[in-house]
Amino acid sequence: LYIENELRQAIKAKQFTLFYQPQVDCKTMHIVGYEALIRWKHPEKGMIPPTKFIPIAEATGLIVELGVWVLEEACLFSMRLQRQGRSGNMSINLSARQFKDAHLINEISDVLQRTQMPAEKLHLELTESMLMGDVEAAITQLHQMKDLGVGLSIDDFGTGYSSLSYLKRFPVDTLKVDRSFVKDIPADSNDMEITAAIIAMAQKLNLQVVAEGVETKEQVAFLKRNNCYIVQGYYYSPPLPEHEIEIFRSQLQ
Ligand code: G
Ligand code: G
Ligand code: MN
Ligand code: NA
Repeated sequence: LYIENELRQAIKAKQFTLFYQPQVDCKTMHIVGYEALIRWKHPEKGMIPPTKFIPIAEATGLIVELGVWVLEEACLFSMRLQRQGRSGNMSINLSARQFKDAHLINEISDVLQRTQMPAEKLHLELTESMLMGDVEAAITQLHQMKDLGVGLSIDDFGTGYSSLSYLKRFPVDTLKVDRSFVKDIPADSNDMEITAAIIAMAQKLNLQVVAEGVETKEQVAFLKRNNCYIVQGYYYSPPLPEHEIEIFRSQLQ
């Protein structure tokens, strides 16, 4: 209850901030997108990572309010980039509670209008487990999102319980290979096989594929050899505050 009240106060006091992790096309070395990741700038405890408060925000329903803020804040930043001539998508994470919320579609639609964000530049990240409970309801919700024109990604792909037969029925655009598969490449040959298989499957299903948690040049080389060019991870950049994005861009070669 204490942390719940603190979270409520923090929303009022605007103690949250978004960091942005660049997604780099390792063939062209251009930034093709960003993933927005929330942090809580706590006045005494410093920067609190989302793993510490998102579960509480979920359980209390505060995630709905917080989620709308994330959506708008990320779109506003994306529009500032676009006005500077920077292209690139903006990905945001949705939690299960938000995905099931009946108002979500209207809220996304309102934010797109308020911010003038082109819908196709906004990508929503969902996890397999969010889609697998009531599959028919999920498919309906996904189609409503697609009707807004936004992109849809499956985050942490390969770690949840999803069925490949459903994957075909979900109107998604992108699979994000979970970093647990990438982390031990090239030491773990099973992880290499799994990663290569996910990439190949994505291509067969006409899905974009993004590799997460890429930390080494060997991993980049492996992904390139297997036709995955969009990479996200510490090898290129950790999530950055807004003012460091331009510095990163100017140093990217
Ligand atoms: O940035 P970091 O790696 O600490 O993020 C940890 C987890 O928190 C990730 O699983 C990420 O999806 C989740 N997360 C980060 N930002 C948000 C957000 O704005 N909304 C939701 N629902 N989850 C987020
Ligand atoms: O679950 P989701 O994919 O949304 O979470 C992204 C999380 O992964 C963020 O918290 C981010 O800080 C973290 N992350 C991003 N790149 C790397 C990386 O290269 N290595 C590790 N260990 N974590 C990463
Ligand atoms: Mn994510
Ligand atoms: Na992920």
